[in-house]
Amino acid sequence: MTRRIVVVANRLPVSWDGEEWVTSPGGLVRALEPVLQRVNGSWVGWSGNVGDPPEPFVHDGIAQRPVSLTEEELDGFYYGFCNSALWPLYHDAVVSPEFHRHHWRPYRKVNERYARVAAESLQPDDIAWVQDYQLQLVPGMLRAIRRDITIGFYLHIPFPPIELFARLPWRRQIIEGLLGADVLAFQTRASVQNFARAARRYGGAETLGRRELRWRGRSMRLQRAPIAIDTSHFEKMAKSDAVQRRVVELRHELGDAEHIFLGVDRLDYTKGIDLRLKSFAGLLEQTADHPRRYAFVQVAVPSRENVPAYQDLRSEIEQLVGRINGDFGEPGWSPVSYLYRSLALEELIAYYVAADVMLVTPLRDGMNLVAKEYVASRRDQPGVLVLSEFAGASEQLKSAVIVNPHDVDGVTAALRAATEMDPAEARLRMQRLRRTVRKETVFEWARDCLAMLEAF
Ligand code: ADQ
Repeated sequence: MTRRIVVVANRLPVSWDGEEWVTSPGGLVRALEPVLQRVNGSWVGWSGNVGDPPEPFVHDGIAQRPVSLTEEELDGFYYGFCNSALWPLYHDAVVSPEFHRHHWRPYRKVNERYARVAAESLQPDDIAWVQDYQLQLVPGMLRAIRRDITIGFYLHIPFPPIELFARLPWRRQIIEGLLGADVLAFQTRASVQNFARAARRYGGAETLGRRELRWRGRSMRLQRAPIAIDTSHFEKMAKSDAVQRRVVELRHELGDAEHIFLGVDRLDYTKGIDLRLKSFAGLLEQTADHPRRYAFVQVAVPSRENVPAYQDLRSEIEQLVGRINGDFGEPGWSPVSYLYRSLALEELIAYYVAADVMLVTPLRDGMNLVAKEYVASRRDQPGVLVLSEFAGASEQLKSAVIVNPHDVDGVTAALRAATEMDPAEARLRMQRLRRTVRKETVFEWARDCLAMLEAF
């Protein structure tokens, strides 16, 4: 990789902690940092604070180019169009998307600003790599300003089936924005196919084979590039004395239950937390003569608290937790422990190591990194991953117990089967899963995406 890369993402990879800029946690930043440092790359994104943006600065060898957002733009662009229209629409419309012109306008305006800031830092032959659903108009806008660069786009969430995408009043503009890219990459095969169909129908693009499009005299590549994690980092941390000590404590704090179940998600209606709780309640009902045998920990990370659908979801889940604990708890013991907060990575990994059964049951998810993190943290322990067929991860993690999260009784049966699984089978399944997450890490993901762009 020799060409300069400019990543264009909603957020910068750093945030201001009141005293200094600190690198945000997460696999994407970790994977791209060394690449960007090597090629003298830069990153365009919002700093996380409204109002005047800070001047461009360099952090850990990467040039940071902040984009400004006003309070109103944050409302219309981010909470409005991104998270009340696109997010639900792209996740099977599990809640109804809201389409408002007063959200679309700031979406367009803010996308224009990102494109302008990116264009300023791009030189001929550079690669601009645009990330995610917040910036779908940027590839087209950038191409209109700069014709001498290569543009990539990566979608972290699913691209929806055409029947759903058709609802979007600005579907043509979105497709045309995306078709400004030279390479469009998605988490799954299904997303690649969905996009190709939508590009034909609403952009008039022509498909050449399964992975190439032609549009207005240009050709563009489609790529399936499932995102992954820094597996060895999780393996190492899981082994550490601090985590191992914490695991013993946690199991004890959870009443030394025979089987510990775990769910870890942003509090989001796509994650299926409510149905998952109902499935767990079903298991408690079936095994009511064995109280204290099962403990379920649900960690929910606060997310998008300004969006009404998220506020409703929070109350609904808290009521459900209260009801299950009321129905099945005993003095001094509750079957569901509910944590509404973010955890430090070390603590999160201790939960992964302590959990006998991990429930990843989204109604729709681009990939779901939690599933991969659980597997990476298991080392040589068995443990059962119960995984929704609607998570992108299910295209790769085939040895998980695959479930339909809408089938509450079916998931209850899967939970029961997980607790009764022959240890040899559990071990074999986990070995297979571990092989996958070791072979396909976030470093391979970045390498594959960037190689495709460099070759363009
Ligand atoms: P998310 O919807 O946020 O990501 P996910 O892929 O599971 O979903 O990533 C969540 C990340 O947050 C994980 O790395 C996890 O460790 C971290 N996290 C979760 N709970 C936490 C907690 N309590 N404390 C601290 N950290 C926590 C979107 C898409 C996904 C896609 C990713 C990456 O929705 O489908 O996999 O982007 O492309």
